[in-house]
Amino acid sequence: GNRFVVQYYETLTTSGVRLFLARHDALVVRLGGESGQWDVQEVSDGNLNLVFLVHGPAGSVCVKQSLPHVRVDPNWQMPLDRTEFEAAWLRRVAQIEPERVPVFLLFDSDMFVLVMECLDNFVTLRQAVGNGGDAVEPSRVIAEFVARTAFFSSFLARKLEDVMPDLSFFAKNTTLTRITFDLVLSDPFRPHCRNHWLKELDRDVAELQNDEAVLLAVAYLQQRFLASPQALLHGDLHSGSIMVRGDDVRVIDGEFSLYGPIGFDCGLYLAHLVLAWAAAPSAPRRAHIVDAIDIFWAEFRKAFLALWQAEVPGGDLCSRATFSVYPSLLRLEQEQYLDSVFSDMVGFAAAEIIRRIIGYAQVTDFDWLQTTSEKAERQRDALVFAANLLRKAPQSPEEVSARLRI
Ligand code: SR1
Ligand code: MG
Repeated sequence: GNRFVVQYYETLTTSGVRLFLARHDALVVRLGGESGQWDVQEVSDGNLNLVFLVHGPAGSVCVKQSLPHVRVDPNWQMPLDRTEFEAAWLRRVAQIEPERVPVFLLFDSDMFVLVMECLDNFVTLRQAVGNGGDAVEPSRVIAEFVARTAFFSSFLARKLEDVMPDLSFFAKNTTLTRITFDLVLSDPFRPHCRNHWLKELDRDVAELQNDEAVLLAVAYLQQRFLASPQALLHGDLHSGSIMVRGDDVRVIDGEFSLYGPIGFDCGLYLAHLVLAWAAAPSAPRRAHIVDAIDIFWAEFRKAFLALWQAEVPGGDLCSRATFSVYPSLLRLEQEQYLDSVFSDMVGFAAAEIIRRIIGYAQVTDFDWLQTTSEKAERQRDALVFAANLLRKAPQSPEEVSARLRI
């Protein structure tokens, strides 16, 4: 059942949005004019929430509200607190990477409404790449975004006394953490009513779900996901959670945020590049996406190490006295840390690729293909690549791209 006092909550309609915004002076000033002059459009297209875009004579805002159920499945009941976690994520990340998120404007804890900057004329990275746009520069930007937000929220940059309150706050995001655990790391690897796939993939799925090496790798990933709170993660960093307009790249939808392994965010981003690779219309487009994959890891690694090597790290896991006596140990520790992020990334990417093909919330990348056999062929490319990542983990980034450049 719903564990909130919902006395003041009501689901917004377009006229409700107008009334809600009109009660907040700063938002009225931002939009300009009278509430009757505002254009309010409902544009909800994600799985969970209502989203409205509001334009006034002076400016615009985006209004997001939790529903007491999954938006696309009213029978799937859900508490309302996800916008609260998204608001907290947005405010925390804006302190680290203000240019890469929409501006936070307001959170109303009675109505579970989050108001933020409206990203006019942006499209999702999935749309941009699917339409032949550049995947390399956004990957560079996202690599730096993940490196900076992870590093500065981690024990490397912060004292444990400062991290723990955040860690315990985001640990309360249990409903959405459960969704990720189930949908990404459990359901696709067993028979489950939320799974579905093209019948052409029956044999591939049976092989996958009965492969002991795959199941053992997934069991390890489940442990990593729940029991390695390295940094504040976005938690759902797919190409629909990234908006682009020219070289302006923004990360949205932090409602799945949690403290977890840094390789989870890297892995989800990688997974959606691989899905775009599998769906790409030509060999040169596939090659372009593999370039983006190479750049993503190289830039992430470079940015993360540069932050760690900077003079004033400040956290409990940095600048230990021992390392000024044995500087080479620090370099080894950094290598060890990044190797584990890399192997987490590869594993989580594999699980996410598999879930987006045979589990709940499948991707639209393959929709442009005309026949189911063409679709199945492309999906099999991604599925086999992902299953092989779990069966035999690549030891280097070069090995990942070599497996894609065949
Ligand atoms: C019930 S929510 C399904 C999916 O949508 C979100 O974007 C997450 O990826 C989640 O797993
Ligand atoms: Mg989302």
